[in-house]
Amino acid sequence: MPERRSDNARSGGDGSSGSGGGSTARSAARSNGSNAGGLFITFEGGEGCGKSSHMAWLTDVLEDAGRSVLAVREPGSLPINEAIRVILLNPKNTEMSPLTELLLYEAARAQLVTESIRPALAAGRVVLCDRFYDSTTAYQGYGRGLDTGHIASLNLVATGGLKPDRTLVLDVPIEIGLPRATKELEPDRLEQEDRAFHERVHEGFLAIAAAEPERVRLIDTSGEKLATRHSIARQLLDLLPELKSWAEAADVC
Ligand code: ATM
Repeated sequence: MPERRSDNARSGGDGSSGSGGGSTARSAARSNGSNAGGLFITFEGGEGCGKSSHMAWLTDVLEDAGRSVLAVREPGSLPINEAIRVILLNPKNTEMSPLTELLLYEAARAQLVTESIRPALAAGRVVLCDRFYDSTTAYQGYGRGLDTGHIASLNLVATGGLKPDRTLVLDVPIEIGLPRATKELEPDRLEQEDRAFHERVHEGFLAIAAAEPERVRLIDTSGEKLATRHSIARQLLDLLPELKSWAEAADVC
């Protein structure tokens, strides 16, 4: 049994887990993805869609199946990026321009890709990332109205061309997700935006899913948590055959 991941995407560490070289070689051999032997899966969606909890569940299932998993979040997961996150989400930073916001997200992305994601993929690990460049297209493009062509160019610069093998957009109606996200904590700078902003972001995610159906899969999260997990497992089975035993145990195949 591999070592249980004790930290996670929220911790400011790199979310590392799993065993050493032997497991790395096995993981690389079993990967179906195109990312240097590793597998890169991103979770996307509007506020309160449950990304973090579903990512934590998937991490546990994969680790139990012997995979080495790196779970990270954007912006965050590294000291530099957690500092950028504080600036971006501070509700007091009302004067931040949309372009500054965009560049800060891209700056954090460049650091995470170089310092964490690429090395993990090269080692044959499964990388799970809570948000990636599709969030920039949805929030700064559709939400803020910045030019999506410019955003695509900046995404390319920040990632060096790295693309997720699969992206799961967890879909939740705004009237359910937004109150869920702001129930316990003071709304952050983006959550404070009006309903029209969040509607445009939602539209953005739907457009992204429609434009790249092979990479991007829409997951309906309006049902029970278990039903959402079933959908996630189904959308990843081709890349992660390890999920078959979970799916069989949960009677979804
Ligand atoms: P989470 O709350 O999912 O950790 O994401 C942080 C915020 O950053 C989220 N909005 N709120 N609140 C979405 C936003 N975001 C962007 O606007 N653009 C980006 O490129 C990324 C990665 C996140």
